[in-house]
Amino acid sequence: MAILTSRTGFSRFLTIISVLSLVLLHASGVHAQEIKDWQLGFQQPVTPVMEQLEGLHDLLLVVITGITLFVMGLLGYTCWRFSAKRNPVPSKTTHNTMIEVIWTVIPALILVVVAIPTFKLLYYMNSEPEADMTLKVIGHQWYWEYEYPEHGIRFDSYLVEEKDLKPGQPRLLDVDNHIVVPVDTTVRVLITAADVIHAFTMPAFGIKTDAVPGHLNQTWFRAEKTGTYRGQCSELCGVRHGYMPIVIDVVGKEEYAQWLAEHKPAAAAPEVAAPETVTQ
Ligand SMILES: [Cu+2]
Repeated sequence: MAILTSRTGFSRFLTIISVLSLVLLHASGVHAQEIKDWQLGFQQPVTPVMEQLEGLHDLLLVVITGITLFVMGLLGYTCWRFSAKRNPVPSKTTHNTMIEVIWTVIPALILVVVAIPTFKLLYYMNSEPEADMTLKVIGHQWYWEYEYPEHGIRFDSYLVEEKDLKPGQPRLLDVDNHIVVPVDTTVRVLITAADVIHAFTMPAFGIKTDAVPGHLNQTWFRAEKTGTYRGQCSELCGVRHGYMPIVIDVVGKEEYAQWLAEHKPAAAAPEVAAPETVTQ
């Protein structure tokens, strides 16, 4: 029972270690926006979904670190305290009801603590908030096609090859035509593919949705910070799978209106009046 009495100090130690590991992870440039060597952790979250995903990740990290350190400490203590030298006559105890209840109930409670925020977030991610605009994404071997159905805009987006890179353009992560969306706007994203399965992934937005031929998937995001955000196709889709990045420019609403005006196709010719149907 010495184990149980020394628990208070030990659990305080666990908490300190878990918090320290999180602080170190964050201090190591986990939130750096620009691309650098040896980056660690997530990109800076830009949407409420990604903020919550990161929070859940941190919570799980604390839980996992705590469990790992506790089990390691227990193992170490057992090896030391109950070695043949210190404990020449081992106890023949086979059951202890109290300790069995404890080691069943505590893990169950930990699972509940993990499950509640997980399900809340899953439902939030899969909710369909009222969208302000729609973006359609079509995966191709090996480029992305984008449509703004409300505005009749459609374009393809190809990788900028290494030989064509301009200063400031990251290798393998820039495209000729960026997606442009306004800040603080709920965007419904409809995702499909024309040939094989691709996956539309934008880490800073907390989005990863498969693009499946003949099937329309839906997700959403609400970007709350302007900037240029980069993602990649995340489903092995052929030899140039690694060469179809995704770039989203989140811009101010006025800048977006200007972009729309520049990219809107010329007004379609007025529809020819349908001939009158012959009535009998
Ligand atoms: Cu792909």
